[in-house]
Amino acid sequence: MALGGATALLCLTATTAAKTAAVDALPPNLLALPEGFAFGAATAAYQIEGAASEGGRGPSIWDAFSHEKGKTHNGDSGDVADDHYHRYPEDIELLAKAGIKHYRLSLSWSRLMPDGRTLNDEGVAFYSALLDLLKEKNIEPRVTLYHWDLPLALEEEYKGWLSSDIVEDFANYAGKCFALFGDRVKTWTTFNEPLTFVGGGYGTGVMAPGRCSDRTRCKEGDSETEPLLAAHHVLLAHAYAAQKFRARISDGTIDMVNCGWMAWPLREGSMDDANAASSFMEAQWAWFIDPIVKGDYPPSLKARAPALPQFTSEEQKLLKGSVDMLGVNYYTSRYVAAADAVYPAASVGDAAGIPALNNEYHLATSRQPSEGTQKIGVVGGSSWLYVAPDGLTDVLLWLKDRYNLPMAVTENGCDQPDGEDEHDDVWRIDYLRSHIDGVATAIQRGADVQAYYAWSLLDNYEWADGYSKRFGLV
Ligand code: PNW
Repeated sequence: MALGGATALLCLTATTAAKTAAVDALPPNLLALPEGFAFGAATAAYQIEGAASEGGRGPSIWDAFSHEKGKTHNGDSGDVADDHYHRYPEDIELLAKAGIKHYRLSLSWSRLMPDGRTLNDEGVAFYSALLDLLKEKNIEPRVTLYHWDLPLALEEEYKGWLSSDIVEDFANYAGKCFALFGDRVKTWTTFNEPLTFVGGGYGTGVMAPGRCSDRTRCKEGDSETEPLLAAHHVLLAHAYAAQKFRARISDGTIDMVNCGWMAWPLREGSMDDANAASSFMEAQWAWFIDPIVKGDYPPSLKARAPALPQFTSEEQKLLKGSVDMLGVNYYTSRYVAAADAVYPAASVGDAAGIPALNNEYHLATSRQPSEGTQKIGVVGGSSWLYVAPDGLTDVLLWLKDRYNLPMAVTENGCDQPDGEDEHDDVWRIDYLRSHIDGVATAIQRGADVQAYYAWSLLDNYEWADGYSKRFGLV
């Protein structure tokens, strides 16, 4: 069963000519995947739906951001995207035909609640029809409530994630979704990649709502403090939503999807680099996962980021254990060195999510052992995406050791560099195959990984990169 799923995924991305080769190339340790292991493909509402002002949908912060001059590649927006709003039956047929039985999607809050609070019947009807069709095709949905598209009304009213008002509005939105769709959806995610949308939205300003300290690029914002505050409210919103979930749904699971890289010490044998790599892992992964599993921020972050807000003891109780499993998005890895390291090709880190901590690391994509330069991997279509399948194994094992919870790889994928053979899609097949192999290795070493979703079912709107990057199996 597991093997069949992987074959379907790899075949969806290949032409007929390449299909036999794809199947032949299945790694042997796939046989180690447990019975019932779920293979799927993933998408997100704003990246595929289009119909931005149809069906009663209200604007989100991404509509505003993408229409602002100079914010996205080519001025691209999600106005039309994959036109999934109109063409969803065809898109679901792609899954059905390939034999893919699991589909991760997100709901557009502003389609369901144009002002962030009032239900829009047409939006409800759209998702209802979509979920009914998935059921008819025997495809199991995994639904994310928030994949970065905050209703613009809430941004304008109280600055969105910067205000504690958002906590109640998000929990109410979540509660409504559980009530409306909980009969058909058993696997729920509150947030997709807080690290990315908090870092991009409030640290670097390259994502909506586009706030940062640099006044040449951002009209407003404070990169030192706002990411911490926004993240704090995201975590609380998660906790209150999870409480509502558990009060209503007993035959399902709730999780949060987090992301990050595997950080390996740059200089093998250096204690300083080992410490830097380990604190980097905590700044990316544990910033969000420690609170929802253990009830508080990691001690290392509290010590290094004094501006980190504090949870009350009541909030800590609510946060602790507020997920049934961990969603894991993995794309790439880095070598990490201590900040005082003098090392060629290592640059000051800009990916820790917490800008205040960036000066504590150097990041590198190659190291120089005595035998010669060792690159982390070849680079994909996006300049940040170095192909490093071992990193997925190591991330899963790092998470297992720290949290000991069931996990799902909720996103993994690659955009191929321009000029790579697109016809037989060899590049992508190779990426997916090696990473699925990496998951199997982690399972063999004791990680409880239950699912793998390829990003993405379709080429789609890649945020600030617009339509210039193509992650789609189709
Ligand atoms: C994810 N990184 O974002 C998002 O969840 C998707 O919406 C997006 O399309 C996809 O990955 C591809 O980018 C990420 O720097 C953005 O490692 C950046 C990173 C990882 C994920």
